[in-house]
Amino acid sequence: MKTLRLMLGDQLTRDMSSLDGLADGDVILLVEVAEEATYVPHHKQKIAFLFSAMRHFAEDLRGRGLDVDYVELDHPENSGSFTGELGRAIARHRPDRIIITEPGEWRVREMMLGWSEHFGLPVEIREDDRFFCSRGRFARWAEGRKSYRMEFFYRDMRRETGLLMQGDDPEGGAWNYDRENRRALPARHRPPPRRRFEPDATTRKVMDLVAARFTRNFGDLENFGWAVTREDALEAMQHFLQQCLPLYGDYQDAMKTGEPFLYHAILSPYLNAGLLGARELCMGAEREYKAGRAPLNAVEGFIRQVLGWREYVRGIYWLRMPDYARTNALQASRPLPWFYWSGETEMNCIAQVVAETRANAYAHHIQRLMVTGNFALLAGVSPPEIEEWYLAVYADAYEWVELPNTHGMIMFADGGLLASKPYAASGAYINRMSDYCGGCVYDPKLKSGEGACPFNPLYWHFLIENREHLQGNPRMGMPYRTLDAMSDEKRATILREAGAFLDALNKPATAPQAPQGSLDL
Ligand code: DLZ
Ligand code: SF4
Repeated sequence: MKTLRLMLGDQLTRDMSSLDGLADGDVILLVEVAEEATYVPHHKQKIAFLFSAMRHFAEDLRGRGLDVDYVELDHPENSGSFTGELGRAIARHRPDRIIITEPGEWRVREMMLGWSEHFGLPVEIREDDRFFCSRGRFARWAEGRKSYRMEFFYRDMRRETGLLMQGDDPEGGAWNYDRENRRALPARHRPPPRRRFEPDATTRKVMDLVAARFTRNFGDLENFGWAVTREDALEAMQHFLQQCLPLYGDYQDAMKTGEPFLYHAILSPYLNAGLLGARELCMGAEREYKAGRAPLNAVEGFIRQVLGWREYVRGIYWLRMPDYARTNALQASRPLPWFYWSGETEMNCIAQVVAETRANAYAHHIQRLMVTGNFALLAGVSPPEIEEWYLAVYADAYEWVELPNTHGMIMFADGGLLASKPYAASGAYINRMSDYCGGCVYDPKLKSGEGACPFNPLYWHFLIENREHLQGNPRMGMPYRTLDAMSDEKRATILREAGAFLDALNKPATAPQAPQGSLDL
């Protein structure tokens, strides 16, 4: 029986389930398609990374003697969609059946479910076994629970995998060492330089393609330094484990001008595209702890991200889609401010994060959550608009991971399914965790009036505007008590200043031209 096996751009894994039982005569199909490259206006580096990694992966498979059919974006007959390219490949190879591994996104799965009838062929969709927790396993965990707290899911995953366990107990006696992971970076501290990779001929060709065809997309290509092969991704992993993991925990929440990576792993693009596996990463980190080369707070914090949070958001995504994306608990509706694309704002924290995002297709966790995310939450940006931005601008972003993080964690749009309270913070938090405020026209210590950091009135304005949704939340008791202790006059001033600031957001000096998700053909 001849089988056509389609592998998607984020399935670049040698032992993918879609390849199980590979037989002589089978063909593996990879396609670069305009539909995927344009459904959101991806950062130029994200497209270049994925296309180059796909091309290298195809060569790797060929090198192992497999029959690979690869369709490049500018092939003259490229139809531009998965369905169209699968149809053309069926005509070329005349298979008896199609095998695929389930995709990461709801949108693509819906498409796939129609293929068997559309093509009149059996289509087998296999489980993606690269995750610790299958969709079925997560559904069993979630069943009958009133709330889905990550911490409890994570403990179950620790028990099931035995990672950082001493028998039935967590290593060191506690499940979570996050309290030790909030140090600000000392002023003179310099993190080690990161291992970046010079673009090879394949990457350069893809970069030229992207530069020519996606001219209006957000993002610089010049800084491209991503690994595009499994071997280089493994080298990046080793570099992280040896050079950065020991201080990963301490400075996890720190932000510093000119230091976009600090001690973060910057491995998420490789993990999410399949060049690295979640198991090898977690076991590699655990090995560093057991060998005494990295402390428990760092290793537990890292493993919690991969084994806990990443698996948990994927579980929530598949459990709750498609309705999840449509909720809007705080009824937020403001258009996304133009400075998310241009970086043109006097708020230095946002300008820095957008500039680094443009340069690297990357920002670290706390920049995403507490700067661009916090602002979108406080300003009441429409959830779909900010979600599209997060999905577009980061090299690691696919909807299964982006949506719960943005919709639930950042925007509280799911009403608290994911997060027990909104991650709203005033300028004081950003000032404590970064050096951004020193270079800002605003003053984080001024609560209102001329020169006050906009995050300050916006924070209280957010609490006032959303009182009916948030006041009953036990974790919000303290800020509401502080708010209620303010004089009426002070509250009126906050409302007036925040209102004026928000009104001005929607009036750009020059008419913005949104980045296009379309190809320049
Ligand atoms: C993100 C992306 C892009 C930009 N381009 C392609 C592509 O041309 N071909 C492909 O197979 N996959 C691409 N991807 C990744 C897909 O969007 C991803 O596989 C689906 O969203 C499912 O997670
Ligand atoms: Fe951001 Fe406010 Fe600090 Fe400026 S003062 S960098 S706007 S937190």
